[in-house]
Amino acid sequence: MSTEKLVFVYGTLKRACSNHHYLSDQKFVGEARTAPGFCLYALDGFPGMVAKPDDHDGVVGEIWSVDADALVRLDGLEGLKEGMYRREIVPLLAPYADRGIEGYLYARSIDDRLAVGSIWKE
Ligand code: PCA
Repeated sequence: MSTEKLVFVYGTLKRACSNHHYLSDQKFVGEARTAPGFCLYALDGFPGMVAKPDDHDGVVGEIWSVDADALVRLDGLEGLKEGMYRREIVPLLAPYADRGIEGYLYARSIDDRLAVGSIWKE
């Protein structure tokens, strides 16, 4: 039996977005929103989510149940080893609050990047 893990995605991994094929054989669980305190910044055709203490809206995304192989592929895509994103527990609103669900927080500078709010659209 493979180990499944819930992951929060908010950018190119969402349904109908450019990297969704990384998840196409995984299980969609539901739509979700982070607690307030997070914002998206536009990077080079993809978003980075970072903590923003004065934010009131949070970030909208999706929960997916992924197997161990898929998680390795996602971590590669998001450049964890290169320090581009960190996969960390993200505080989410109900019904996903306090379940220790992880998402990809942008780990590099967002200086001079455009804040695009709560929802990533391609
Ligand atoms: N892919 C990840 C992080 C940002 C991105 O474009 C995601 O969709 O959650």
